[in-house]
This record gives sequence, C-alpha cells and structure tokens, in this order.
Amino acid sequence: MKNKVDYSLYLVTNSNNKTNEEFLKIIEESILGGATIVQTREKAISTRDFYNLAIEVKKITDSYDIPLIVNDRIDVAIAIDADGVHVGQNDLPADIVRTIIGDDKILGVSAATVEEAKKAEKDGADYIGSGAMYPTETKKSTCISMDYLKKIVDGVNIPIVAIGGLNENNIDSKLINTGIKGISIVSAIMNSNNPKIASELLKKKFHHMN
Ligand code: TZP
Ligand code: MG
Repeated sequence: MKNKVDYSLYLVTNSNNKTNEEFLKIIEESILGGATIVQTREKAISTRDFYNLAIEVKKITDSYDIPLIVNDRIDVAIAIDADGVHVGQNDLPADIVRTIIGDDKILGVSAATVEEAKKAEKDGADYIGSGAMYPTETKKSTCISMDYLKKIVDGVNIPIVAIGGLNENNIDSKLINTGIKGISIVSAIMNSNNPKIASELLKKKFHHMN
C-alpha cells in the first residue's frame, strides 16, 4: 500500500472551532471531492481527545480506503493503527521514528531545506512536506521560493508535497512545474463553506497544471 500512495490532494486537518460532527463531515466531504490522503494535526487538544478524534477520522478514511497519517504523535498513530506518521524538524528524529513504527507504515517529514530533505530521505522518510509556499495563519514559518522548492524536489528521490497558504488561486504552473507530487492543504478546505467543491477545484487545478 505505501508504495502506491496518491499524494495529489493531501488534506491536513484541524478541528479548531468546530464540533466533532462538523469536523468529521468536512473530512468526508473533502474525500468525496477528491482528497487522496488525510493527516490529523491537532496542537491544542488533550491526548485522550486526539486519540478519540483520530479513531473517528480513521473510520471515515478506512471506509474510502484513504491513508490516514497522524501528525507528531507516534503513540497516537500506533494506538489507532494509522497508516503513518508525519514529523517535523523539532519532533523525534525521523530515523528513530522509522525504528519505532516499522517499515510498513508511511513516514512523512517536514523539510524546508535541501539538506533536511536529503537527511529525511536517508533516515527512511517515504515523502516530504515542504514549505511554507505562502504566509499562512495556520503555522508561522519562513517561506521558500518556487525555485528553491524545485531544488528540494530535485535533491531527493521521494515524493514532495508543497504546503503553506495554498488555495485555488495560487495552484499554478510555476508550482506544479517544480515536480511536486501533491498539494497539502489546511485552511482552503477546512475553512471552506463547501469542502467538497473546494477539494474538487483544488484537485482539478493540480491535475490540469500538470
Ligand atoms: N507546515 C508548513 S505551512 C503549514 C504547515 C503545517 C500550514 C499550512 O496550512 P494552510 O492553512 O493550508 O496554509
Ligand atoms: Mg510536528
């Protein structure tokens, strides 16, 4: 399964300001609109709430045969038998995470430099998330240029997904021509009035520019 993952529309979720029902509905709508992989990313809830929420998300992703990745929390990922884990440069080191989760799980790593990307690949990452492409309220981080994103893509042999401030207005040929394998989105789907249409539009843009 992990060698055939479609990263093209990578939904990263955040339950902020939403009821569980609203939150889960957005995820399902996004999958119906074309999301190909889902990551649960929660920075402000308790471990137990994250665990309970992740179980509910997994019921949905499993029913559509979509991989579920857990951000940061290897323990939660293992507890719910998620398909993988995504870690950043300040989380447990990727090689250690790989040892803990084993070879069958998907390991994603955030990398904003060519060096970080190469190291992640060497440490056993299956894919890399790179950005931020544009400033975003979701995460304060330095932006990288399209030219630099291309350098990251060219520097490794694993898929790169771009993240940060992406929406239907900025999925253009310059972004796609870097060679990325997917676009990773929080706000443009989670905060949309119509997550299904938003996902359809984003996916269409990604494929048409390709
Ligand atoms: N890593 C780099 S930017 C970012 C993460 C998790 C947030 C992206 O969120 P949004 O709302 O799609 O800009
Ligand atoms: Mg992290």
